[in-house]
Amino acid sequence: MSYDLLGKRVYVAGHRGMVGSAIVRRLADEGCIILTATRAELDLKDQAAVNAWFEEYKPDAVFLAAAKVGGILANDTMPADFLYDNLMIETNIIKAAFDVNVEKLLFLGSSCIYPKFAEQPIKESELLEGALEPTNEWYAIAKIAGIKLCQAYRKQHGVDYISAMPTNLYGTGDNYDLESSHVMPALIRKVEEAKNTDADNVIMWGTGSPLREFMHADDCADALVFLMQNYSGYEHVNIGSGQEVSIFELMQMIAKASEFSGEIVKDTTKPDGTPRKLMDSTKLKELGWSPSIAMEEGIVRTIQEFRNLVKTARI
Ligand code: GFB
Repeated sequence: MSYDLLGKRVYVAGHRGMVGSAIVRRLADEGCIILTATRAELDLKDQAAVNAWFEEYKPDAVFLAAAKVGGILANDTMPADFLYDNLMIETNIIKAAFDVNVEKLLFLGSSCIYPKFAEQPIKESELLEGALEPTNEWYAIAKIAGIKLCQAYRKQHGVDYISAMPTNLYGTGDNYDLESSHVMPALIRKVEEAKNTDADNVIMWGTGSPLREFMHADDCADALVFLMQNYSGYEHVNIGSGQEVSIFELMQMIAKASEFSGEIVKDTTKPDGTPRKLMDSTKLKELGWSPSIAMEEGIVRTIQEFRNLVKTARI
């Protein structure tokens, strides 16, 4: 049942994002023809433009990694953008893919699709079993709609559209804007800036007690290519690392790796979000995939990349 990518025309939607760019790097080993389009070349929210692009380039396979993404504050303050943009992007791509007979499509979601108080570790079957976390329900609803659209096409037309739900990701090409980023890049930037300015403290949002599971984007891309090649099923698949820490522990790990010894100050005016979202990745493991980048190693690598960005004035 494996899907061979050799010689295939593979469209990576969102190739400039952290996950999309990791998929492009990972696909270099597969002997396929990688298709990409920048935002200036193709507005994924424009249905006519997406249809015309698919008609012209006729991909065989699609990684749907394009999305409006952001951390807890961006999700909470731009609900309309997170819901509308993501619905438009995914519905346009999935329908256009169907219209030009794409053989295989992989849709990417997120662990926030699960209920706020889902049983831990979270199995795929927890989807729609309870109320969502309010700070990111808009993004979650859009991503749930994407899973359901893939399942609907699969059910009605027998096409091979699958979905994968990665845990919290970090790595090369992450967003370091403090207002819109996720926690890992935010804390790396804050700690590095505190260190460079000899500040005696660094601010962490919330109580520091929420638990999060982290995975490097390169591991995630490897899992996505693996699923594209080896999975064909109706149900979505969790992509987790099993590496879970509290936000306070994460801050300590980053401070240690960056050699910053100042105080960690809590800003409890900022939200905590979901208390815990550890994925149950048994299904992926049983399919034959496991991660290879430990958090400690990933953090050191990411700090180094951040320093290079600063050095070359790209931040
Ligand atoms: O990564 P993050 O923004 O997203 O925040 P979520 C994780 C936790 O880190 C929250 C805390 O408890 C934050 O309060 N935190 C501490 C910080 N300091 C900071 C900081 O400086 N910046 C940020 N951003 N957080 C997102 C969802 O949830 O996860 C998305 O909103 C998506 O929809 C993504 O699912 C994977 O893990 O809470």
